[in-house]
Amino acid sequence: MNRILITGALGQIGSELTTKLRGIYGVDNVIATDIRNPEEETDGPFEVLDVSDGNKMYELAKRHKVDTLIHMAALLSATAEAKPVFAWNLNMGGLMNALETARELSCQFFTPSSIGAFGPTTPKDNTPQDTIQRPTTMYGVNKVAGELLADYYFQKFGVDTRGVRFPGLISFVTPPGGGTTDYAVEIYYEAVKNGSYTSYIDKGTYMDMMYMPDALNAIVDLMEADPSRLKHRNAFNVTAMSFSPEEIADEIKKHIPSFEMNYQVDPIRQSIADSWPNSIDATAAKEEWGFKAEYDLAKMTADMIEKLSLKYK
Ligand code: AKB
Repeated sequence: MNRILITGALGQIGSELTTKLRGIYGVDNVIATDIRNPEEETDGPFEVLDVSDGNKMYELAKRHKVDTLIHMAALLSATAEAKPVFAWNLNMGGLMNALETARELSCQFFTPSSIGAFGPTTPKDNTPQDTIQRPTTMYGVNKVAGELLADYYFQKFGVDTRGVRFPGLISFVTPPGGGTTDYAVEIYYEAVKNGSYTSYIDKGTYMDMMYMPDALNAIVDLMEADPSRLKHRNAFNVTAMSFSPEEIADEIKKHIPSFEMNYQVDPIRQSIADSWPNSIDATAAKEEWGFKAEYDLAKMTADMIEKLSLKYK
């Protein structure tokens, strides 16, 4: 990676990834793009790009002489379920445009898959790297198709495609939007600001999660990994923890003893969560490129509460 173009650079992952990559590879070598302009003045190069516009994506990547394309722009699971046709067009159209740009300009390529690529017939606990994938959501259908497309571009055209299956990502910088795992971010904001949270995910529902610093390291480590070690390339299972709403609430209570948790289950997001694994197995990522997560639930909770308390003091 020398010169990098990121799509969806104002999103939950993209915003922090842009900062991290600029720190490693140089501010001017990371071209941030998004469908809208940033609200605040940014440091490095920024271009407005709707990923549905393949010609513009190609033209920007060529003009900025990039050798790496990181495609983050996508609709998340709950929004995709509400707008399935739009989700198909944006998620698959954007990915095809990004893969074609990478092929035409010989770029290294990264795009994330998700635990959403699994479905109700997938083994639920310690979900293997290679297993049944029959998701029952539009987001999941997009993610499985995306994993296959990225493999296809490597096998057919030799594009250096790489990717991980992210779990729910938690951070105090940019909030997520339209995901099923978003409750695990909202709960910290509400705990710090109001001392209580009403969860739309029910007690006893386990999902994989990861703190943003570990997710960013995973992207850099995989992109920098020796390709001869990669047997999978795309869609590596990665995770740092698996917990239920009551477990995260109990952890928060260790810092804010008066914290109150209530439940008002949203049937749509609950059924998406029920179709996903309880916990996935990241052995392939550990073996093939040394994936490692630093944060567990206790360490992440302490950091989230400290950072958000400073923000909302
Ligand atoms: C979502 O909930 O849609 C995402 C994901 C797990 O892919 N956070």
